Amino acid sequence: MKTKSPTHSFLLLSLSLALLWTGWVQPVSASTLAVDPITGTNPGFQSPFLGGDATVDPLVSFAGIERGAGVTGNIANNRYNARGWQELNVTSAISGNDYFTWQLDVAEPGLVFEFTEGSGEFLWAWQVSGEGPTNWELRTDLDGFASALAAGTMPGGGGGGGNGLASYTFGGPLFENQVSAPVEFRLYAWGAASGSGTFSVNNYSIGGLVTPEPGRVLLLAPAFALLVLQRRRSGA
Ligand SMILES: [Ca+2]
Repeated sequence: MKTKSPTHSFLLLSLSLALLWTGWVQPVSASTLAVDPITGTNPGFQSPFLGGDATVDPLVSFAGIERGAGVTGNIANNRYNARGWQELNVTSAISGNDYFTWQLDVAEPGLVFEFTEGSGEFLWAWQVSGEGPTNWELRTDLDGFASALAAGTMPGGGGGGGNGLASYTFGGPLFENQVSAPVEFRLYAWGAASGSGTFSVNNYSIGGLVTPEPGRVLLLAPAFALLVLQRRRSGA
């Protein structure tokens, strides 16, 4: 059996470590960017709000969930509650700024986001009052909020109210490639029977990865090659 020289082994090890370190093989971050069970007294009065029990990836800069200008924070503990969802359709909800929003940035330059299908989901629990909104859509600034990533209905609009879970699995053309930071996700809602009807996000989890932008990987590769050559010449 042919044995590899120590130098050859060292070169392979260095290359493997370099690839791992630059994120070429493995993503730098975990596959959850931010999780917040939303705890506390009247979180909806704060914008942004990030709960004391929230977990944010250290490579992500994130201030928490926020309200659009068209809705008003409302009383409720341990959930992010707001009123003012009485627009008639998504078009007027968009022009009226009736949404919750999550704005994510990277914590260091040279990093980008990946929201590929393997990088998890965007999950949230919702609750509406009897006069709350009837419809929601999740949109992103990646296409200027032009299309719905996901959509659903809720028992507001005089429908008695209720709560449930919603999710979006990343995929499709907008998420085929790495995404330059920052990125924003908005949860629009409309159809409330009155301005006092409420809608809350009770908790959420945002999947995704943080990786080096491609140029960083290419820039780092020659540096590692040089390091390996120097080690070889010095006989290490
Ligand atoms: Ca409104």
